[in-house]
Amino acid sequence: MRAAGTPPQGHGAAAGPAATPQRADWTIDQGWERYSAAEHAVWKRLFERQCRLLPGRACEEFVRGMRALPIGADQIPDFRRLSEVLLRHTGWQVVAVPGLVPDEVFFDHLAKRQFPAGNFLRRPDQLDYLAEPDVFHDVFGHVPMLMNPALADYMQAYGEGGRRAQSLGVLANLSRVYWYTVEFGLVQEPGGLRIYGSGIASSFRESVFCLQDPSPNRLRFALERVMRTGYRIDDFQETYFVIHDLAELLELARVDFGPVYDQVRGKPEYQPGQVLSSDQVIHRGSGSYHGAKRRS
Ligand code: HBI
Ligand code: FE
Repeated sequence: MRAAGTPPQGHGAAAGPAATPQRADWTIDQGWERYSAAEHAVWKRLFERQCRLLPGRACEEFVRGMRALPIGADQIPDFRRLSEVLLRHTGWQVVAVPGLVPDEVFFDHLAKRQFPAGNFLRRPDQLDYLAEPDVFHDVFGHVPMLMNPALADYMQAYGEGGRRAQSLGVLANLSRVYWYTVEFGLVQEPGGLRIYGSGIASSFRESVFCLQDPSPNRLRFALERVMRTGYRIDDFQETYFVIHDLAELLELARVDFGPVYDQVRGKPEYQPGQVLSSDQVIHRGSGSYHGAKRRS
């Protein structure tokens, strides 16, 4: 866990899966009836402050997805009701898990168009950051985008590709693609850059940082490039990758990653803040934010 005052809302392999599960697929009951009034109140705080930030920052599809779903300020959403709506739109469902689950389990859910969402909520002293994906990150951040057909197919393709990447020894490369799209992706809209990544959309401070701060790089998304780029799991990203539109994800879902893995295998990793001469630069970051931290 990092110092107070530091940022976001991503999650990586840092926390590690919870204890041994009762069911093989790690699902549990959401236990919606057991949320306390205090937990619903924390949800409300998170929901309201994030909803104030997202107009003009979140992409159109995120806003539209949110609007069509039974997600509101007053209570933590009930996964059964979310699933009814999602199923009708894109064939996805939300299932409850205790937190991070092993990679294989995560992939198998996504391959079946089931999104595993943490059923617990962060404490009031963790509003800005916690390492594990909780119900706010998973539901507020991910579920609206699962209403979008392109992202819905892309997520399933990631689940299907995950096991293959493991067996080929290239899971790290695939994980970077997931990280820089599903979790921290930006999309170019006519009005400017917008957020579609769930790690950003569920983070109060990174929602502003990723678009308005001069520090991070904003580069055109390129598959091989991203596969070779390390990322930060415990702070704001140093680089965001920008797609043209969400249809680009649909194309990506159809690409055979096999030959791309062959291209990147064994090649050195780029640092999270590095800019290459081959990059299409939208904004070259000053690096001031992470630079100041490295000096202190
Ligand atoms: N488990 N619940 C949950 N949520 C995730 O996003 C998640 C996970 N397990 C593994 C994982 N993500 C990633 O490390 C994989 O995409 C590689
Ligand atoms: Fe996530």
